[in-house]
Amino acid sequence: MPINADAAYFVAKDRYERAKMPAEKIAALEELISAAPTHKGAEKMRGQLKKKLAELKAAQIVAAKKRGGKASLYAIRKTGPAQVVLVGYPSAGKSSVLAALTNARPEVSPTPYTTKVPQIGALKFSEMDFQMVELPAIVPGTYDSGKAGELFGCARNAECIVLVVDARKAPEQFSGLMDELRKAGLAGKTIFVVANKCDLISSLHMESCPFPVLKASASKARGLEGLAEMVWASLGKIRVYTRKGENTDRRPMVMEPDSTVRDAVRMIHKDFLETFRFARVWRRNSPHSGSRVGLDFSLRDGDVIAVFG
Ligand SMILES: Nc1nc2c(ncn2[C@@H]2O[C@H](COP(=O)(O)OP(=O)(O)OP(=O)(O)O)[C@@H](O)[C@H]2O)c(=O)[nH]1
Ligand SMILES: [Mg+2]
Repeated sequence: MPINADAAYFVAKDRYERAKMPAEKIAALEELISAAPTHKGAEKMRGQLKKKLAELKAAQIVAAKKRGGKASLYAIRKTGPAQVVLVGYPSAGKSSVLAALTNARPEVSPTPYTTKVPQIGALKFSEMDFQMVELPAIVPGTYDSGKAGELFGCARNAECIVLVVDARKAPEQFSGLMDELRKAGLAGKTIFVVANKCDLISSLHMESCPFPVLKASASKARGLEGLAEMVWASLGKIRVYTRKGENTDRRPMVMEPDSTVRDAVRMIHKDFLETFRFARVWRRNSPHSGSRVGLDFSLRDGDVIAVFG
């Protein structure tokens, strides 16, 4: 079966093949995997790429150990259009949320502080992979303990912070976590709240919470359905799909809301701008759908674009 890959994939492949340093190779390979086609015919190829990635990472850890250095487990390379960090008290259910929403299988246990290093999973939404990271537990005083620089650094880098609170103590845990975020200068970030373990209570008292609150039961995989969409909406970006011949890539290019055809062409491949003749843009409910457009044409969420050079 032919592999129907789009331009982004070839750009990533080229970068991977040129990369010399192991860290560069790993970054390029991660990009390549996320740009790889998702259909059935390409499954084997994706599997091979993932295997190669695991090998490279293992080799890097061995090399770091040989050098006597310690690779920071908090230096998480962001992948995908958004990074979402899960922050909460011990045993609030962060690992359970990560396991319910992503491919990650972190250890879930009633013992507090089970998660000692960040755990990473892919949260799927509309053919995009958001990166979801569970951070080790935070409690009042964590910030002042001075050991938490890396922990809060991770949260600072992220697009969204999800506070996972135990529904039975939701108001106290919420205000305790907000105090820590405030001290770290992170209270202004996009914040969502997951009130977890709602199966154990009859009523939740979070009326005064200024952020969206999801009533959830992670161990039963309930109440978390809307989270990925909330993350997407909070980014304020648009999805643009590339079409080649009859094939439209299911994985969108994620773009700024005021993007034009020029930005899209640049994103597909910077060299395409030189040979650009025109593009066609298909848009739902538009009478001009499929018409020829130029570089200054403004794109909207959901547009499909084909570039002709
Ligand atoms: N009843 C109930 N129990 C839950 C729920 N979610 C998680 N638990 C339980 O709560 C305990 C802690 O869950 P974890 O997901 O490990 O919590 P955590 O926040 O990752 O904990 P640490 O990593 O130790 O900070 C486990 O025994 C889970 O089975 C839920 O929705 N309802
Ligand atoms: Mg955990």
